[in-house]
Amino acid sequence: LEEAQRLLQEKGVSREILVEDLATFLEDHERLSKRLTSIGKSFENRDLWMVHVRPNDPSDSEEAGAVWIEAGIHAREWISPAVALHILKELVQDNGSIGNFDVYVVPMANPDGYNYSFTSDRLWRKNRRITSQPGCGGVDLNRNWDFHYGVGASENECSEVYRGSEPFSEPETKALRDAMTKVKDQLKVVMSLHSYGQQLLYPWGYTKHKTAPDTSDLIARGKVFADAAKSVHNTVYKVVNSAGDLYKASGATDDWAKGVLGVKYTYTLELRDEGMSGFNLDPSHIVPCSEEVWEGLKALLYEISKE
Ligand code: ING
Ligand code: ZN
Repeated sequence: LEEAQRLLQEKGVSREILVEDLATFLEDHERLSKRLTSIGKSFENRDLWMVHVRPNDPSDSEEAGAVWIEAGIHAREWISPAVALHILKELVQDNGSIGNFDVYVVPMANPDGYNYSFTSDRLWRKNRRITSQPGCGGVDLNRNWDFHYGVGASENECSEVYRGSEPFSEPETKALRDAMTKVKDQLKVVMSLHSYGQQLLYPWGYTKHKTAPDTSDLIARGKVFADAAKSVHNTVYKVVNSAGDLYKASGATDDWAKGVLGVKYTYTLELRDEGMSGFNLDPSHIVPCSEEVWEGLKALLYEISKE
């Protein structure tokens, strides 16, 4: 995985290389080898990988529940899959598991778009669906989930935030939905990794009214994340409301996971930076950004495990 991160830092690395390295790494770790599963195929037929990491000593566990980590749903946000890989590395090395939590990680939810952002267009955001309009391909996978579908998301195929022809029109969101639904009773936390902005966003995204259930707990636990993250490299993550403080947008992972699956803690984490480099973040940020997110995540889960 060290190697995967190094490759990621080198210009021109393909998604395939990254995932092959991930697979090799996981094979070297006995208890993970059987836990790498493909949850479906992308529009261009690439595998969508999910890694399930079990607690160190499940016999001893009092079913703490599970955390779901989704990364790479937006192609150009390269720091997102890199942080997800770092989390996997931490999980299978020294520190092992996070308490008694099962962890599900989808490190690359949009492999077609990610690949395209290397080969053709560094700032590509959507997946690579071919639409009716030539030159206007792609669906914004973070506008395609079925919860208050449509509000603040475009029906124009040429838009950067095109929501798709209907909810879950895309193979990538369908696969994520089905995999999450299978473990929904276990899920306590859903974290969708994006960039940039250094903000921990809590629902809703579809309405500016800050009326999501458990809003005060979402904020309080979010601050636990932010404090722990800040303690590592002094990076500030603001805990803010998606629609109220950022912009209104429906069809995102976190809204659906909370609104439909009923997961209490669902967040979108906007990683580094605050906008200086934006999507073109220097690779030197990969490790420190990962370290602070890992600390934040551990603190958040520890807090939640006490509930
Ligand atoms: N940001 C998110 C986006 O999809 C977001 C922000 C999340 C808005 C959840 C609404 C709901 O636009 C990035 N960087 O993609
Ligand atoms: Zn994004």
